[in-house]
Amino acid sequence: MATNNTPSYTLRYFDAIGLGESIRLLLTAANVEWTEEHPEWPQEKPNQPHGRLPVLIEKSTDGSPDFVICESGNIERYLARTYGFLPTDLKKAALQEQVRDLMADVASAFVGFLQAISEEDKKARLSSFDEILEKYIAVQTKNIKDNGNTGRLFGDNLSYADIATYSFFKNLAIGFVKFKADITEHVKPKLTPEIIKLISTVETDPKLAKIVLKSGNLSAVVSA
Ligand SMILES: N[C@@H](CCC(=O)N[C@@H](CS)C(=O)NCC(=O)O)C(=O)O
Repeated sequence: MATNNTPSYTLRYFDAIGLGESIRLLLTAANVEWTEEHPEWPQEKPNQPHGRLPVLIEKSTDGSPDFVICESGNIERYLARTYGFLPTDLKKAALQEQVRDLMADVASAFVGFLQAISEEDKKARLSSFDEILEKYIAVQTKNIKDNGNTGRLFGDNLSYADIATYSFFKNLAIGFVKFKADITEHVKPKLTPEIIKLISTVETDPKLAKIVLKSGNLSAVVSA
């Protein structure tokens, strides 16, 4: 929750959903002041701490240098811990963080599919992608059910896991269309009612309403 001493932030990323989306949602849900910049690329690449984006700049409030960090998962966890979207209990937090790591494996499998070198290879890689995606959906569906089927993954309030999961499906069903034109139709039949409910619960959360509408309505896409 933002206070008078809360710093403001700049998210440096491309004008795309991608690895920026969870960060945008966390900054918005935290109700802090933030802006986004889209650097010239690749001219600005050497000026980034790890040569890639996203980068988060936390503006200093006391004259010391700004705090600059990178690596999307690291930025997400830093914001989620700072603004109460991850529990302070390490075990409870680990249960949320592990689903973000599994989703990174699903994204890697998709990148692997895009790198196929023949039709046969493409088929095999699509099948590996489907396998890990289906596992991910099964794990997340169980998490939602175990939490009372309220459309949330853990607890009664918007959590880091909810935000990361929503952003993941947004990339999959909307962002990845530029890489595989039929990805939305490919993924939609695999989604469970629990996942669709989670998407709509996050999308209608009052803390997120503004940003979600700005970056596209996922509920409409998955329910069409
Ligand atoms: N491990 C990094 C990966 C970052 C990454 O792959 N960023 C891509 C955009 S999604 C990028 O900066 N691409 C441009 C480049 O590598 O020059 C993270 O999670 O932040």
